[in-house]
Amino acid sequence: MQKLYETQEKPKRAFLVSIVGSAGSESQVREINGLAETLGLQIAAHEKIRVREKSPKFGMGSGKAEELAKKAADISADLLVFDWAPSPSQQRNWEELSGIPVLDRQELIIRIFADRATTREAELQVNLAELTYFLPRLTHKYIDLSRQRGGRYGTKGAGETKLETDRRKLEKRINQLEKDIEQVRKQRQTQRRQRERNNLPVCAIVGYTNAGKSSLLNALTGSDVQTEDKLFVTLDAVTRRFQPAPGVSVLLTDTVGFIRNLPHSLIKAFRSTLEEASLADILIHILDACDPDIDRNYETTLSVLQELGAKELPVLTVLNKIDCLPVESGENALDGLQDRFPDSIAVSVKKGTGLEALKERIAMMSKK
Ligand SMILES: Nc1nc2c(ncn2[C@@H]2O[C@H](COP(=O)(O)OP(=O)(O)OP(=O)(O)O)[C@@H](O)[C@H]2O)c(=O)[nH]1
Ligand SMILES: [Mg+2]
Repeated sequence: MQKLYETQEKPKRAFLVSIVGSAGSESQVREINGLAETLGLQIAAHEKIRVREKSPKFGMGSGKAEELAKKAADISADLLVFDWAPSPSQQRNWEELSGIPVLDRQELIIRIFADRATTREAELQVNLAELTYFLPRLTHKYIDLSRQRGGRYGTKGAGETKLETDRRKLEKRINQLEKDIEQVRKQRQTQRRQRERNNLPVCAIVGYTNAGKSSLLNALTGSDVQTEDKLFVTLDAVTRRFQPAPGVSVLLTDTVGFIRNLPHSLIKAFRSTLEEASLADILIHILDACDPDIDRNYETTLSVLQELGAKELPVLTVLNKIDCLPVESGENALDGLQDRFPDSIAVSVKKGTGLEALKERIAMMSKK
């Protein structure tokens, strides 16, 4: 039988393909790059294409598909990464055509989560998201990109009977995972109830991935939560006690970052972790002021919050990383941002600027 996974020795060479031409496609191109790099892929080439003809087989004309498959072979790519969502059967067609695995954006994100998961809760949740994603893709060609994990589920080359058995096994495993997650969720509720007994207001730090949520928690509470210039470093909600002003105590929670089109299987699987935001009393919405996509990121966070039922909570908007604004236009840029985000507080967690004003505002809001 064909070997379905291998332990990682050298980075996999990825051929990224983005469809451009619509509004926002530029930021999407930047983001898929970031996701691929976060996963440790070597980007062999990044092709930005326009699609005129949409055949059901490949989601584009077969001439274009063949051209891309040939290019992948020419540059010795190990895998194709698509910045759109091919259906399971389109994915299979592409894999047959190119002879290499095809990953879409959803799978990149799921795999990043899988690499990052360290606690039992995060592992269970990621596992559930993976299996839900893979269930309709049992013939998907796999390669293992993860350094930490040995092998992966895979049934390439299997006959129909084997596929049926595998499907049943997967469904059983999904059922079991759902039960295990429910169990962990109950433990989390118990912890939450204990916290409620303290009767302290809960502030959840929310925002786009890499905005500086964990850095802020660390700066305010002297904690040592991992921070890194990568996407989805934090997968668990961490809560610390914090005194924004003498005599005022709150609980500050760091949360999982959001991203545009967060795969639905992940939202579902991570519901209990993500719910930390909706159960807070105050939201601290932190933005990376230097990200050219700040407006989109802001909207994405709001829409995920809405999906989680946290839209009505009082929000304190924080513009972080102001130390990175271009020096010559620094003040103008900041003025512009503060016009766009009225009532926001500008800080640099890294330099410690603006944190006193932020503390005052948190203290004020938590007294209400
Ligand atoms: N220049 C600059 N960098 C910052 C600032 N605050 C945080 N960073 C950097 O931004 C990167 C992301 O910070 P994190 O705190 O890990 O971000 P996060 O929002 O927790 O990210 P995820 O957990 O991955 O969603 C790290 O490399 C930080 O050092 C800041 O004020 N200025
Ligand atoms: Mg974090």
